[in-house]
This record gives sequence, C-alpha cells and structure tokens, in this order.
Amino acid sequence: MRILTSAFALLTAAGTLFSAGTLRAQAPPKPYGVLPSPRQLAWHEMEMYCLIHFGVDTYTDKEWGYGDEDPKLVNPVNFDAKQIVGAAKAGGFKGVVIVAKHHDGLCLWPTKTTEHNITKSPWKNGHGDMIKEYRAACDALGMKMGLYCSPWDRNNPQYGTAAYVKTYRAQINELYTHYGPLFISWHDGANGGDGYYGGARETRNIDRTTYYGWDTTWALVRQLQPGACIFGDVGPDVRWVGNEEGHAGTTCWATFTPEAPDPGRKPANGYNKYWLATNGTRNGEFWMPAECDVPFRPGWFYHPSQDGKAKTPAQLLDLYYQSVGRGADLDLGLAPNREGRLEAGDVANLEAFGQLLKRIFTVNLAKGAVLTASNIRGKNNSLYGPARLLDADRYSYWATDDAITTPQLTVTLAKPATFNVIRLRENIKLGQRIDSFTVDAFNDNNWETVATGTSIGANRLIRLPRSITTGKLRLRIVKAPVCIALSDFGLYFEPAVKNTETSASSAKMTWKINSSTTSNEFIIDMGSRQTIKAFTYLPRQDKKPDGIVDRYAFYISSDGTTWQKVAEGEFGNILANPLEQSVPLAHPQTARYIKFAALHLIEGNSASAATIGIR
Ligand code: FUL
Repeated sequence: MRILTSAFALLTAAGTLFSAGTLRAQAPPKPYGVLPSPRQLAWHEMEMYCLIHFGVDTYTDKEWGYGDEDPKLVNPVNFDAKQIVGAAKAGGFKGVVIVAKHHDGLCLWPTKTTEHNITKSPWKNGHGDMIKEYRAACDALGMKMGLYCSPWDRNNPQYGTAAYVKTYRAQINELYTHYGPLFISWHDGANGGDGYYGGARETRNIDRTTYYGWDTTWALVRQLQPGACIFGDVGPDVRWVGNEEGHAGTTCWATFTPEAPDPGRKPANGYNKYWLATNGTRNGEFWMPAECDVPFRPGWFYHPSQDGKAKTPAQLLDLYYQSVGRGADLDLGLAPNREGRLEAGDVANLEAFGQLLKRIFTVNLAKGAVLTASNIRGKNNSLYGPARLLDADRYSYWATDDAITTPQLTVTLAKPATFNVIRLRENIKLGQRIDSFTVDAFNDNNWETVATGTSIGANRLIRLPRSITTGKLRLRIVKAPVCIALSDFGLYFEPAVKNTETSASSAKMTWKINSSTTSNEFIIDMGSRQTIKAFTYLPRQDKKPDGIVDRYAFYISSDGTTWQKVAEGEFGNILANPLEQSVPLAHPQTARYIKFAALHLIEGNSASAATIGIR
C-alpha cells in the first residue's frame, strides 16, 4: 500500500511537472503593446479600396463646390454603379467608399434632412438614389461599401451652430441605417471656412476640437455600424496618412499617438500634426493604421481636361508598394464623368493594374523551400515552426522563445529562383513586434545583404533594385523588444513594366515663375495677343504650405496698364492636394497681358507659384 501510494505520488508529480513545462513552452507569445480590433483586422486584410467622388463639382469643373450650385446641374444620364464598382473590382480593390455628400452639401440620396439633395436634380425625374444603386452594385459584385458624408457643409444655413451638428448626425443616421453594412465611416478633415450657407456668403470658423462633438458621432457610428472602421485625421480606427499622394513613410508603424499643434490641447480632425501620421508612432497609444488616399486622376472630381491623365498601371504599382507594401491600405479616388460612368481609359488602367498584381503575387517562389530557424518557441515545430511562414493563413506564425528577440531564418529554395520582391508579415493579432530586419542572399559562397528594413506589421514589401537569382536566403531580425511572431515569407518576380506615361495633348502655354513677388501679384507679358479660355496655377512643391495661394483674382489687359478682372475664386483642396488647378473663364478672352493676384495665402506673406499658364 505504501509503495503504491508513493509510486502514484511520483507519477502525479512528474505529470504535473511535464504539463506545466509544456504549457509554459507552448503558450503563445504575450501580445505586445496595443492590438488591432476585429474590424481593424478585416480592414488590414482588404489592403485596397476606392473612394468615389461625384457631384456638382463634376459639372462645374471644381474640386470644392461653394454650396450655391443648382442641383439641376447634376444629371448623370448613363449612371452605372456596376460599371464603376466593377472597374474597381477588376483593379483588385476590395471595396468602395462613396462620397454621399461633399463640402458643397448636395446629398446624393433622397434625404429628409435638407432640400438640397438629388431629388431636386433632373436625374430619373427626381426619383434617383445614387447610394442605393451603389449598394446594389456592391452586393451584386461582392464588394464592400463605405460612406463619406462631409461634416463641412457650405450649403447649410445652420452650419456653425449646434442645429447643424444635429442635422449632420441625422444624415449619418439615415445613411448608416439604410445603406449598410459598411466597412468604413470616412470623415475628412477639411472643416469650416467660407461658403454660401443659405445665402449668407460668409466665413464661418468653428472650433475643430469641440464643434462636431466627434465622440457622440462616433458612438452613433458604432451603434449603427459596429463593423465599420472610423477613419479620420485622428482615427480612431484608421488614420489619414498625412498626404493625398498615396504613400506612407518607408518606416510606417500601425500604432499612432495623434498630437495637437498646440501643446496641452486635444487633437481633432483638421487640428493635428498630420505630418506625423506618415510614419506613425513606434509604441504609440493606439492601433491606428494609415490609409493612403490619392486620386486616380490629378483631381478627386472629374475634369474633362484630365482625360487621359489617370495613373498608369506602373504608377499604381509604385503606389501599391508605397502604401500596402508599408502596412497601410491604399484608397484610390475614382471620378465618374458627367454621364455617371468612368472613362474607358480609366477602366483600362484599373484592369491592367489588377492583372499586374495577379501576375506578380500569385506565385510565391519560396513555396517548397526548407526553412530552418535559429530558435523555435518551446522547440514546438508543429505549432510555432517556420513552415508556418509559407502556409496561406495570415495569422499562423513562426515564434521564438520569450528571450530570443533577434533570431535568424535560413530559406533553402527547392531550386534557385529569380525574384525582385520580398514579402514579410507579422501576426498582428500579437501586436507590431519587430523593429528592423535584414535579408541576405547566398552568392558565390558568401552572404550578401540585399535588403534592410523597418516596421513590418500587417505587410512589408521590399522591392529590390535588381533581380536576384539564388538558392538560399537568410532573414535576420535585427531588433525587436520581445520575441517575434512572423507569419509570412514570400518571394515574387515583378516583370519589367513599361511606364506608358500618357502625354496630355493640350494647347497649354506656361511661364515658369521661380520667385515670388512682394506685391503678391504676378504680371505676365505673353508677347502677343492670345486667346484665353482658362488659366492654370500650380503651387511650388518645395516649400509647402508657404506661399500657396488659395484665393485668387485673375485679370487681363491689352497694354499692361488697364486691367479687367475676369475671374475670382478659390482653389479648393489645394493644401492637401497641391496639384495644378485650371479655372475656366466665363467667356473666352483675348489679351496680351495677364495678372494673377493672390487674395489669400495658406501660410506666409509672399505668394509663390511653380507655373501659371493659360489654355
Ligand atoms: C479632403 C477633401 O477636402 C477633398 O475634397 C477630398 O474629398 C479628399 C478625399 O478629402 O479632405
């Protein structure tokens, strides 16, 4: 009996020891820092979506409407949501965000909140609902949908008062109740300023930190659309990357701590150090990955003069590497034309881009490789071994023991391969763990470093300057604060793509101006009389935002002494998207001299211009 008892005790002790040891070694790594929510994980997996701008600006050739436009202008006789959403799908995009109301205030659905809506347009005899048609197209094509309802409303007479904020929330309520499910709730940061405001035609400044009561609006969004990520300069789920050029920083953390420009104040949409968002914050307070938005054509809205100027497949691919390849998502702006369709050239470029992505990323040349790791968590090869890097599961991963933060991985390919793109991913469910890494290729009996990088996160693509042919590679984790949880290792081949830059054929004349004047006027003698249908302004790109003109007057003269004003207005969105803007004159004019006068600058005292031209 005694013997039996002690044998049992021994067994139990050994069993306990064994299971405790196994448990310790096999427990997954402790998550590091802040983590993505399920809705953010779903957003990361999308990688690319489109942002669709259509409205009065489509007909007035502007980027920002003033709010006094007649809804009768809007008549997209051949509107085809399926054509637009289908083109996005062919491009490899997983969803579309529809601008339901832009700053001009025209609602593209039959809202009860304002008379200024699509039922006042001749389209479908006032019975049209564009958002409903987009919803149906998304459902038919298996695409996700998001909505952008501009908080700044230059039409609404109550803008600037508490009553308008109620209206804004009522609009969100209508949209998010009737047109879901939504994957994103998109809130831009352009807030307050001048506008029509029901005829007041004045400037209304708002306190961007308090006016909109964002916390209440976000709570409403959560209640109506719990699966939607809320996008804004300050997130809270997805942050604006800080530029409208479509790229994140070469180092780009998914974590971020938004900061107000003035110390001690709360950052808000339109009131924050947005330039910090390009890189994010290592160990930031929030999981708030970056969205890189960029128009496909130069402007967000359709302009006939920009036909043929959509980004080429090669340009889109560059942007893909600079956004998706840096752990961010790409949001490409599509601009349906006045008929309500995408131009054929735009559709062709999207489709060719989608094909290109498929061509590059369908075959992982590392498939079938033997992976050897310097350390495997708890020596548990089946749970945490490096073979996990090659399966299709985005969240299965190779992990190391807690104390091992700089492991190495050797990849021996089944046969030598030629590649020029390397892909790495972390299992972000456990946080963003790796600071930096190096990749070496084995060549002539030597390890040669071919890439070094920082911030992996959801996705890191390294585009090599030249193709490499090798049978063996080595990945070295150079710095990590904790043990690693890497989920993907890929090698891909990108074929050389001709960048078929579209050459715009336009009878445009430009005069280069490299310095600014103190009077904030540029006078140009064109040498002979010219017909002027429009003038153009391109801000200097090297000193932004200093000297950028956002309000102008434009004059003509035959003798350079007596001037006639032929245009006055604003350059909409010129800070976020400082591209050339073209202003058509009410009637064609003939003159030898032109004068471009800056009425207001975004910053600084001296107006500047890269080019001023006529068309
Ligand atoms: C900005 C707006 O001001 C632009 O017009 C455009 O809609 C862009 C996507 O967001 O904040």
